[in-house]
Amino acid sequence: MTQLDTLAQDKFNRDLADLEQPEVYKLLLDLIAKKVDQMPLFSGKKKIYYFSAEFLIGKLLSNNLLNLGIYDQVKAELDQAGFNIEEIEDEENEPSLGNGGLGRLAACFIDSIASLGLPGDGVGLNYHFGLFQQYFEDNQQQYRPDTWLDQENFLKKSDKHFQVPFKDFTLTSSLYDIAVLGYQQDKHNRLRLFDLDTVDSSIIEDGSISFDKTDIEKNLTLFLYPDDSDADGEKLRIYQQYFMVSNGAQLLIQEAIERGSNIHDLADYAVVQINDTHPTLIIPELIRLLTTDHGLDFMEAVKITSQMVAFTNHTILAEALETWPMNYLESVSPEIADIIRKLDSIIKESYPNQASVQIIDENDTAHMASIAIHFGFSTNGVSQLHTDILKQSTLKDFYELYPDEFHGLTNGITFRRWLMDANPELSALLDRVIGEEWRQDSDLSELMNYQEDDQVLSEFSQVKHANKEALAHFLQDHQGVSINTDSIVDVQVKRIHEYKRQQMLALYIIHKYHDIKAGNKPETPITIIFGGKAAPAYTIAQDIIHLILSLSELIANDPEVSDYLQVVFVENYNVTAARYLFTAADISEQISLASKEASGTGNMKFMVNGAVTLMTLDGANVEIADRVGQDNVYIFGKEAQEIVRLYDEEDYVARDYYEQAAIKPLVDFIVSDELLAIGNSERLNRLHQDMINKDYFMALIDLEEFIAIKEKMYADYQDEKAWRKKGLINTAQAGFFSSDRVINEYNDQIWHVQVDD
Ligand code: 4GP
Repeated sequence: MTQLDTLAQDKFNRDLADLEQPEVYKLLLDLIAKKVDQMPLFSGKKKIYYFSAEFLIGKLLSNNLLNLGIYDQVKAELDQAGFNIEEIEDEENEPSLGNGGLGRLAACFIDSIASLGLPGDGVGLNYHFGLFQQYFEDNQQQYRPDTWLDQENFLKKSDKHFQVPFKDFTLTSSLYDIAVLGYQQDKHNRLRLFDLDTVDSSIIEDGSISFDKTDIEKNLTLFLYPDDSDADGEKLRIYQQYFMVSNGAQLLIQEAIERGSNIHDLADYAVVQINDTHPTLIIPELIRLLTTDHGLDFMEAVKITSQMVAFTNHTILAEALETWPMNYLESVSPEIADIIRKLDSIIKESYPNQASVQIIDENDTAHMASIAIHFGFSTNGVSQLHTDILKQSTLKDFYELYPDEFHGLTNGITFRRWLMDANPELSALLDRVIGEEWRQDSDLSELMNYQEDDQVLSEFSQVKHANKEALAHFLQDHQGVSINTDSIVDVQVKRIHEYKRQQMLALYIIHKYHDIKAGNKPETPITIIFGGKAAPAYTIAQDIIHLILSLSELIANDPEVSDYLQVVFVENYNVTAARYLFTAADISEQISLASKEASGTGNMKFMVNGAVTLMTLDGANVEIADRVGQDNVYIFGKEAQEIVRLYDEEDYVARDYYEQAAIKPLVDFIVSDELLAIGNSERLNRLHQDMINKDYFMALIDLEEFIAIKEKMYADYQDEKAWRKKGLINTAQAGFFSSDRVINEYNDQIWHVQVDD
């Protein structure tokens, strides 16, 4: 009798087949919980603490079964009882603990840390409603709280509590844990999520994501990135950040002492990786705890902390490099503000004439990245190009001070989630063709030997087609949209941001719409799919969503065009939706303005699943192109150096591009009668004006080249064998982009933690 049968009978004393779907889901939760209970934690003298405001972990049911090595067995048993494992997984709400790239990276990293047998936990907050749930009404993005905690899930409340002292009150935290199971490991790590028992969802104003931002005891962990467009919102972010790091710091000190640390040697017991600047306050907090609770003198506490904290930068956009007014910090925690002032004095004394590296600037505002770089021991970029840009421009003055502390660690993705779990058909094909070793070492290069093999290429095509069918079902269930599974599936999924240039793809759609109306019908129909959320305070990003949704409606209602071109915007894009999109895509749109995308990781998820990338030479795209060769990607657009020069010399004038004969009609179509009849005039006019007069992220600069190369790609798709060969080569070369490789690099270069085996 299998484990599942045993459990079914223990619990219900009846056959699996008699159960309802939710009962089967609970049964599987119990099965996994029992297994986890039997697994010790990874241990060792030194432990990694990966601090992040976000962990975009996705649903865990099938991933946990896979990592436990019982997925196939459970699936077979469910099949036999008439259940489909994917339908059972519908019972699980996707954890709403993240937003974008850095949150998903954190999720891949904790998976790899456990899969490599390293002791290391993620540390963050337990947001009750995550970012928000996106839905569309009148072709516009709308918001509702994401009530993911309503369903039974993998979160377990622990009996740990800490006191977090704020200026006007002290809050007692509760710690929740989610087990992080490595691939076929018999020990595990945890994701540690702090929360407050007093948080009260009833303070949310009906049907919205608004609430009283000053009621900290009730609102602290309601949302990830609460609106910070006013002072109360900014302070709430500081409250959240301090709450996260104070708890995490107390936890790590407690655990280090339990493992034998005498505090003076704390850096031998714990290393803290901070994911972007959000957890930077851990530096003053560790100093506070080491001095006030553990009696160390200030300079010793500074020294120990500086040996423990490593910083990852994820973007060069100034808007994301956090700065906090000192008076806000003082109103949240005077002690922390005081320590920051002391750290600032140290820097002012050491580097009196260098304004760019100061912690507190002339406006009495603290720069979080400066704290992290001066008082951490490592700073890293997330792709080669991004690291070069950090060294040569964004963080140049810091790099000159600490050249040995800078690292370049190109991002990666876990193949457990993004290949094995997301694409079981392709995984099975790989097993048959190159054997199963890749499941352990992520090396797919053996597949290169099959690039001319008709049989393998045709199976590759069949897998892609099956994944298009799965995507079609998903879209039908999810939002009632049907797509043509014989079409070219062309996908751009990521947060909506002007630098990512969803608006450039929208302009292409306008071009194609007119081209088809002029009688140039594509040989194979095209489905262009978008997914992603726009931050609530980011008006232009919402205008871009509105433009795309309006175009989608226009095209769907135009019988001359709709058989050849379809535009879909996936509602509430998340990890669950991502799986269908990455595996079904023929074309991966990685079209950011060169220099602006630090790395990208979606590009890697598409690649490993055999999509062909349409790219600018930005972020990790450069390294993808290096690996697969120019014949297997499509490259266009100005390069990073040129873009950096244009910004430096303020040499880009959008209107000069707009006035060009090929571009003006496309941009002006945004405010055409046809679109205004569908869309909101204020939104469309604002976007139109912005594109002509500002276009800060230069959507127009590469537009003509973009249109030309897209036409070439669609034409190339007609040679199916040649196309699938490109896809196969992409899969074959994806091994480098495994997050296991990245975590080994972090460990070799930064963490130096022993594998527990
Ligand atoms: C993202 C970057 O935009 C993306 O290029 C990178 O791959 C990812 O981090 C992980 O390193 N940044 C964010 C952010 O998500 O919030 O700044």
